[in-house]
Amino acid sequence: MVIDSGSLLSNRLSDDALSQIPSDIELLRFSTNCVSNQMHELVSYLEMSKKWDSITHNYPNDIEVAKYLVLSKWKEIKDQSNFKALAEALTKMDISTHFLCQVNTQCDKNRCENSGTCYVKDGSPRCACPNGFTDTLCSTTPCSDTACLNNGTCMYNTTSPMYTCQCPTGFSGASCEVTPCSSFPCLYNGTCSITDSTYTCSCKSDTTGNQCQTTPCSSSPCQNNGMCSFNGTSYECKCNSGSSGPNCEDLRCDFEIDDDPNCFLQQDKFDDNDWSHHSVRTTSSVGTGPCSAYQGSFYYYLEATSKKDGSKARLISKNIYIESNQCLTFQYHMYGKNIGTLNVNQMSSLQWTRSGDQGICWRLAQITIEAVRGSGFQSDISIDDAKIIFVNNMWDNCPIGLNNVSTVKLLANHSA
Ligand SMILES: [Ca+2]
Ligand SMILES: [Ca+2]
Repeated sequence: MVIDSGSLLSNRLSDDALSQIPSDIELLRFSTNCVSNQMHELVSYLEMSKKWDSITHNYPNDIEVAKYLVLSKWKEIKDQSNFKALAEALTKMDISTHFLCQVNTQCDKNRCENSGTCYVKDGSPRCACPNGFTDTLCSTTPCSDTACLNNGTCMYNTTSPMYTCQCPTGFSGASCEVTPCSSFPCLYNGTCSITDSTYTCSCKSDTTGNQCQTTPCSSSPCQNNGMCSFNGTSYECKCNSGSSGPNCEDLRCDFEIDDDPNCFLQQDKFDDNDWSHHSVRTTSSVGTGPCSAYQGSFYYYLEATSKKDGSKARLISKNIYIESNQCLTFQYHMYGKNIGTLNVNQMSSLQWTRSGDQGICWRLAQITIEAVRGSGFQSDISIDDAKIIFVNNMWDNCPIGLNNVSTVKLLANHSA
C-alpha cells in the first residue's frame, strides 16, 4: 500500500509542528498512546530493536516505562529526531498518525508560558510547568503572590530557591521583611516610622533625639554622684550614702557607716578625741546619752567616760559651696547632769551653741560640730542625721527648732 505521507500529514500536522523535536512530556504522552506491538514495529523501523530488547528485559513488568525510555533514547542518539521522522515511520508501517497528532497539533508554539511544556491529554492541550510555576498555562510564577515585601523586586528561578528578592535600600531579608524599624531604633517606646530608606522616631514625653535617646538623665540632674535612671516616664536619682533629696542635692550624714567617705562631715584628726560610732545606748553609763539612734541604727557620740574635762571632739566638713538658701540641720542629744557644750562653727565663726543638759530627747540643731566634755562622766553628747538642705528662699525659711530638730543658718560663701 502506497501512502502519500505528505498529503496525509499535511492534513494533521503543520510543517512547523513537524519540524519540532518532541519534548520528554510529549514522548511520554506518545508512548502511552502507542500499543506495545505497534511500538515494537516502530523501534524495528528506527533500528532500535536491541535497545528495545534490553530495556524490556530490565522493565519486564512496566512496558510503559520501556516504551518511553526507548523513545527518549531515540531522541538522544538520532539527529533530526523530530515529529516528522516519527510520522514518516508510522506512515510507512501503515499506522495511523492520529495519536501522534493528538500529541502535537493542539500544542501551539509558545502556548505554555515560562518554559512550560505542552502536551495533550483527553484531547485537550495541557501544560507541564517547571517547579514553582502553576496555573493551566504556567503563568503563575513563584513571584506572583506577595513573595517580596516592602516593594522588593522579585526574581524567579526554575531551581531552588524558587525566587529571590531585590530589596529597596534600607530593607533586607529573604523577603525584604527586615525594615529600618526592625531593630527597634526608637528608645523608650518611641514610635518608629519608615521614610524612604531610613526611619523616623516619634518620641514619647520627656525624650528627644533622632532615636529618642535624650532623656531627663542626659542633663545629669543627680548631684553628688547620684545615679540617674529613667523608666520612660520619669527619672529617679539613687543617692549615695552622703546625699539625699530628689536630685541628691542635700548633703547628708546619717552616720550609719563609721567614717563613711561619702559623709560631708569627717573626724577631725587634730583635736582631743574622736566621735564614737554606736548603736543603742551609750556605753554602760547611766543618766547620760540616748537609748538609741534618732534615725536608722547608728549615731556618733562623745564618750565622756575616762576623758579629761573640757576635751573636745570635732567633726569637720569637707570644703562645701554654700548657697544663700541652705541650712544645716541635725539631731542632737545632750542629756546628763555634767553635760558640756555643743558648738557649730562656720569657718571660725560660732553659729550655734548649746550648753548643759537639754533634756532626754533628741534635738535637731559649719560646719564644725564640736562637742566639749563637761566636768564628769555623765557628759555623753550625741548627734545624728546631719543634713545640709536647700530651702525655698532665704534663711527665714529654714525650719527652726521644731520638736527635736535644730537648724543652723549657713552663711553663703558662694554666689551662684
Ligand atoms: Ca578627733
Ligand atoms: Ca543614724
